[in-house]
Amino acid sequence: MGRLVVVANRVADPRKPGAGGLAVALGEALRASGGLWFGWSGRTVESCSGNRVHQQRAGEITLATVDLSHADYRAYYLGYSNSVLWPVFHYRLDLADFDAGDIEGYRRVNRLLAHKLEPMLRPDDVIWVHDYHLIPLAAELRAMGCAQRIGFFLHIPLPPRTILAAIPQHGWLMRSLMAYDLVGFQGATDRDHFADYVLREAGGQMQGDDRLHAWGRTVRARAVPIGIDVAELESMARGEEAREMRRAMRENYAQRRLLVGVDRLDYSKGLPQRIRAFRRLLEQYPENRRSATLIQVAAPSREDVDAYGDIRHELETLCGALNGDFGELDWMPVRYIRRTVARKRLPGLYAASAVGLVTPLRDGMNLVAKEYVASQDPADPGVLVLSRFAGAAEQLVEALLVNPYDTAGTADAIQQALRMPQEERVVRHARLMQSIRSHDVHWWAHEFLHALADVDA
Ligand code: ADQ
Repeated sequence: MGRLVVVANRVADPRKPGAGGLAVALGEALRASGGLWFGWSGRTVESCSGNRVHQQRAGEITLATVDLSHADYRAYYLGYSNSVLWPVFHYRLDLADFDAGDIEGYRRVNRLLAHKLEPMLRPDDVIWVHDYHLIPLAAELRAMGCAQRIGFFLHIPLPPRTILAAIPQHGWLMRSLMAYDLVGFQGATDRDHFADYVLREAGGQMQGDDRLHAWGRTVRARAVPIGIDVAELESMARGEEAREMRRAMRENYAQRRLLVGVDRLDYSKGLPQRIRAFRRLLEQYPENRRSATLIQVAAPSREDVDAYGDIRHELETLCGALNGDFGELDWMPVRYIRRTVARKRLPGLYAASAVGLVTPLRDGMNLVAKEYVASQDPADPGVLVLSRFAGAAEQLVEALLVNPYDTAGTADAIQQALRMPQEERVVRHARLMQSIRSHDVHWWAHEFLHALADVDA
């Protein structure tokens, strides 16, 4: 295979501590071919006449980034990507803000990135584009004559065609995906939605197992679920920071049963529904009062988008009311913390908790579910309560699967988790670990790149 070129909205130095599992996995694949990682620098500037490409070496890898103007950032990132595509792809038409102006900014930035990338490409490069910010990138590159293999991976869900059709430019967007050679999805559900769109909305045909033909092009569509770096997580769990975290939590909450939620503060994560289910648990099963304590960590995210301010307000109101109504002088039911926890400490927090609550209303995969399981002591593991609407639920069938919209049902599942005998916890955990280990992030990168290399050039 030729040199790997990764294109993503953001670029990370895989050598830096805290780069995360994705950067580590991509870093490994990039290193092997002396690759290039290209994307937005994360910086906005007054005006970016020329949009110079900043290049930097990170070991054998080249990192190349472009700044965006404030106007482009607003239209491409806050606007079309996060106020149209993110809500609609998470089935939230009610939160979408279809501002006609934003599509132009989205196209403009994709065209800009394609124009900056193209001169750096070599004929035998293999290009891997990531996520909803960059759907039209391959079409822009093809328009400039790029004939390299180009793959795309969608990290978020793809909704049914009837929901997609609410986006005024849905035909253009889906047609843009046909410029890729391979399109990867988190799960079979997402892949099937894509196939259904191509067959029924665009009058395309299915050719063999995973080839779709429409608009004069053929693309392969596959489900390649992303995983975590299990080895990295296990080594962090053995580390000083995680052990100290676990010890401190166990000591501070010696008389309590801990439940944990770790999320970005995003309306897709089902945080208000989770607090309501926890409240129902305390109402329905009073033996948990003065005992069950939910630690909810929510990392601030996209605060410039209005819908994110609303979800923060709703969550804070619910947590305040729950503590006010049920709290005692020596016990508060929920500890809500709006910040990011250092990556190295997270396994300690997970390990100290009897229950992990991962209850998104919709999620492409959800890596927290996998991190929670991989951080447990196999001899005395905690229980994962997982939304059936997370992509992870396709694989993690030994978790307690819940419908987060069903408050009473979720409360019952939390109660079941808190009371689950050790023997059952051990068996479920072992099965979950088997699947998390065999489909880790290295498997994911290898599987996708192998499939891309296999596409007829
Ligand atoms: P996200 O929506 O960001 O990612 P997720 O996969 O749950 O969702 O989390 C990504 C990472 O952020 C995890 O490693 C987690 O530990 C970390 N994280 C989240 N909240 C944190 C906090 N408060 N403090 C510290 N760390 C925190 C998108 C899609 C997902 C998909 C991923 C990867 O929305 O569905 O799983 O991409 O493809």
